[in-house]
Amino acid sequence: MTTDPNPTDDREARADEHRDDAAGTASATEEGPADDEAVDDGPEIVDGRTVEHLITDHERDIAATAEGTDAAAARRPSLDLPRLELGRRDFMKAGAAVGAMTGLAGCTSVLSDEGNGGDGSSGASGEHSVPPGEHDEYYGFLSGGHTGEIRVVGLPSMRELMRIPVFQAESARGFGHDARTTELLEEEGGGYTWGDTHHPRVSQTDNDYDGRWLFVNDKANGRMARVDLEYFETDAITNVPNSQAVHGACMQLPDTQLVFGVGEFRVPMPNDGRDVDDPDAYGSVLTAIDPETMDVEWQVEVDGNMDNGDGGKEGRWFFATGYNSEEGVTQGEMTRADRDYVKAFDIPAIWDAVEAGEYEEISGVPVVDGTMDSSLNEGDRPIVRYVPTPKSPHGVSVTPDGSYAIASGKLDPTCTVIGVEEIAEVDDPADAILGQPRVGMGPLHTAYDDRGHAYTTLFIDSQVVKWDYEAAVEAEAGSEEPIVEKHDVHYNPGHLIASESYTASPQGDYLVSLNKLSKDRFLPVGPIHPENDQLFHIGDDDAGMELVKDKPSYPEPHDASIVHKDKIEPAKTWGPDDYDLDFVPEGEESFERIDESTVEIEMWARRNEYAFPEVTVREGDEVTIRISNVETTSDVIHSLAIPEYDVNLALAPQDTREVTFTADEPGVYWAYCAYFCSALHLEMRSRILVEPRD
Ligand code: CUK
Ligand code: CUA
Repeated sequence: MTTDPNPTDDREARADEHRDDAAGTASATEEGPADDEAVDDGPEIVDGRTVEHLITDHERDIAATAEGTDAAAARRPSLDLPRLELGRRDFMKAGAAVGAMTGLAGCTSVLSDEGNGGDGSSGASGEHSVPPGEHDEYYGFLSGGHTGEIRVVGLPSMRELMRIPVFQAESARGFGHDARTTELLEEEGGGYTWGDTHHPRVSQTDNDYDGRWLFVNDKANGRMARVDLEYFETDAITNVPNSQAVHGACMQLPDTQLVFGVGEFRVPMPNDGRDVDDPDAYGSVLTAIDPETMDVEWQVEVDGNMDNGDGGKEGRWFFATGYNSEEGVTQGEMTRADRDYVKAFDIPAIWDAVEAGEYEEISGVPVVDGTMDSSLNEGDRPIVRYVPTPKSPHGVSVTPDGSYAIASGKLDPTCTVIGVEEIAEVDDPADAILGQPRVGMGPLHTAYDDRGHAYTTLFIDSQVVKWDYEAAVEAEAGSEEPIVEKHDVHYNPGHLIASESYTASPQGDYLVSLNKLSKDRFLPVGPIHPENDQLFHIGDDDAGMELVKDKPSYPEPHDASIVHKDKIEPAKTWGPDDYDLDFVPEGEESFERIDESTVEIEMWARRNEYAFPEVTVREGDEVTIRISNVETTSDVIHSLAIPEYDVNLALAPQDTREVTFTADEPGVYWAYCAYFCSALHLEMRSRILVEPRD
């Protein structure tokens, strides 16, 4: 389903559709000053050291400080740099005295009691707790990083509700244990045993969550997956060609017309072992995927590596950050230049190029040339606009009103505010930069509330900074004036996400900072620590951000989507019409010997028995079992676990699954139910006899 070229007429039809979708434009924005100095030229060298050196030194020092090494504190640099504030704050052990800090204008509760973990407690705030038996207000969908899964948590309790295996087999849910999901992992998914999920995004209609699907990338093996949010089960995986790492993931809005995968690692195209040292042979691509079929529609090749991405609210623009504008092919070559780009993709213009046949077909997919020198980027409707930013911007997200795309500087202490409407109008894309506030050290990702605030994680400062993005458009580039507040997090945050921040109407009450390190916040559990997901209440601007909860988290969530509970409607039982396999009702069980070495069994499970208490097959038989859970009562789950044969089918009510195995070892095997389903659950079993063949 993944790499086949799509029929051209189909593609044209969709092209028309998409152009119509994009007919509207972004809401009007105030004309902001386009600052010529917004982008710094020339490398930042202080005392003969580059920014990267200073950051490396600083990280070594904060690590040592956290271990209590005073010597490290003594030699910690207190740099007063134009773009760096390395000595400005310490990396405190929880409960330790507040160290040397220089104030920051407009900075209020930098170290509040709870923020500093004074009492070491978590989840203290009663107002934001969810008593036993009561439900949460929100679903949080967290990526699981290199576990390859999605975690579902309730907010504000932060209780983990469910895990959804995506790129890995998982026995408790029987994922990758029955025929259908095994085929999904092995055929569509390419047979890898793991993935690296970073960016879970829930589908939208009219710029609001519709609760239908969740899409997530696999950074490791260049894939995109779809989770069906009725069953909370992965139902499609697309192996993206011409791309080694699909990193950023998001959608064309307002109506999820396309799903975008942002290719990160550049590889030679085609990647066949030739041309490994020729930078011109390398490319990275943006991939557009049809959300219904999960087929790749087209790709756009660009200069440099890409990183994260986000779609505008109006359907025309898609933004991706990137690095390596040098186009290096080794690590050392990639960070020399002091400037990189946010690429703004003009989606309808790309469809036009595809429809006009202006592409090269590579690995069965139309690849449009969006590099700087491409003829498609000449004229008055370039398909990709390159907006220059300071080096290596990381996260990018579009404000809820669709006015701005905000890119976080990572190696630069600023965020770059790009006007979405302006990007279509300016001659020089640099003129679409409307603001560039100095937010702090190591800005990575930005989320939004419903009151015009942006919240940006500061990886190096271990803080979340709250700032006003309209004020940033008014202010001079490099100004700290737009900053409303900074709050410590513990420690070193990557992504953060606010409730419904990716929609046009964020809820503005909760925010989760996904911190990469937990250090001393929890009982030690060996050298690999959990991460720390911290919940903030952000609904009261006067009171400021309030840290409500610490939640240890298994490695390692990167991003999340927070969706109001009313927008998700999970099924209570399976619907027999929703899968290809025929349901096996009670009384219609069967055992059929097809030939000398093939057996087909149709059976059911209910409290506390299987249709067959005993099954006899012969050594070497290929045995196919189709089994239905005939229960209609919600939450009565059975399984069919067969020892030695590596089988464990999880069966929710009304579900039917199928498995095939070769009975190659004579003997007695007790198939049993692994879900604790009833008082006689332990008795629920079937004796499988494999008779010797001779
Ligand atoms: S990335 Cu991991 S913290 Cu993959 Cu969105 Cu920035
Ligand atoms: Cu069925 Cu336990």
